[in-house]
Amino acid sequence: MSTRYESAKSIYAALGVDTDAAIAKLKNIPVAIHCWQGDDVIGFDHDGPLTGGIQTTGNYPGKATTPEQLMADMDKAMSLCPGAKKLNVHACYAIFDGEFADRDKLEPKHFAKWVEFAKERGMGIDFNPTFFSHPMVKDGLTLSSPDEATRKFWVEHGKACIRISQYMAEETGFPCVMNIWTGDGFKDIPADRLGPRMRYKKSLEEIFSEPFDRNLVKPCVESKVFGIGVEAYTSGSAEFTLTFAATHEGCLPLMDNGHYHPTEVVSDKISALLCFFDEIALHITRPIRWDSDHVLLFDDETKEMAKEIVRNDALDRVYMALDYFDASINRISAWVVGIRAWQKALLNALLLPNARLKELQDTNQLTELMMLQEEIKTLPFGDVWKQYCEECGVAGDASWFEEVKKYEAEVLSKRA
Ligand code: RNT
Ligand code: ZN
Repeated sequence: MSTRYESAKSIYAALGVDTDAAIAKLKNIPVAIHCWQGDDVIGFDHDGPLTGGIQTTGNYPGKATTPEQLMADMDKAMSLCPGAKKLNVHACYAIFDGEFADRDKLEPKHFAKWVEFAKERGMGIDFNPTFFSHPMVKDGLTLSSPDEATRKFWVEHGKACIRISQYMAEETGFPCVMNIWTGDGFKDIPADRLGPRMRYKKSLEEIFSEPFDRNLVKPCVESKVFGIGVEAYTSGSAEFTLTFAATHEGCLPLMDNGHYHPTEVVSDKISALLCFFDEIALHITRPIRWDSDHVLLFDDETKEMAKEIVRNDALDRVYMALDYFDASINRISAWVVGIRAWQKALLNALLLPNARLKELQDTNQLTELMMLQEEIKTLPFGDVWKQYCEECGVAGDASWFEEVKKYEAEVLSKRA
């Protein structure tokens, strides 16, 4: 009697797909796990609300409010997910032992605990300056502010973050992807669209004048079409950030799939960028009608993005980071469902007969291409997924949820 995996393996082999090779490959592909799902994007350096045009909705009990809690929650979530992980930390998650340092004065030592956490688990760290949730955001603007003191403060923050990113890379031995996103923009029709963008450009150039090793720090700029309260205009539009990255050596474009007009898809943009950039970065999320940052699911567009990375042989050219936050459900479960969804999408892409599909396209056999793309949807993917999970030492079925329920009863429910 053969196991379900053995049977699946031979079904895939008949299509020329090696399931063992797919599993072996996926085990070593790092995906950055965002710390901010654990506390609704708050962090440890301020008491004020989340600003910058992003919002979390919901008030599910048990959210982490200390570094120890957040790290314990991340540990729990990561222990239930297969695959190689990287940590993704925002500057507002600085950990102060007594003395507070404002964003423009942050130092590597304020992230020593995160570095220790990552090193103990063999992970690299990605980093993000935090240009929101802070009193120095003036009239909704940071790096594109007309107020020179404001703009300078945020430039200093960016430079500090480059130094911290360099430190994280040196300590962990993995490159640090440092992503710049600002919520800068206007609720209603601006009179000057060029001025803020010229100031944003100048600010970015000033930040990148801080010395760093290009092999260790990978700076990115993330675009966004609009935010809550910033509906009419954003300084960091798609054209702005893409052109900035294209014209500034060492800077990568970062695409967040919640940041475009609703009928645009990032799956179609990945190959366009790969024609021109050695490396690009992604924020992977699930927008419903707007940039709502719902928990990632194994849905069609998620699968399509993963396919574009895998079949273009770009797994080592695309830095993948998850970016969603749901405060209305158990936050550990939110992490796990999303992390597992992206792992499923990558595995699904690795299990496609990509060479055959490409050949059908290139020889104009489009009838057969449609037929085959449809047929492969019902291959025994679930059996290979289960095998992958078990080889990674995690549950290949829904039983991981028992762990989450137990953790909720024993840990989360006891939090104030
Ligand atoms: C906001 C951007 C940004 C943030 C994180 C917290 O719309 O997607 O990447 O989600 O930096
Ligand atoms: Zn993002």
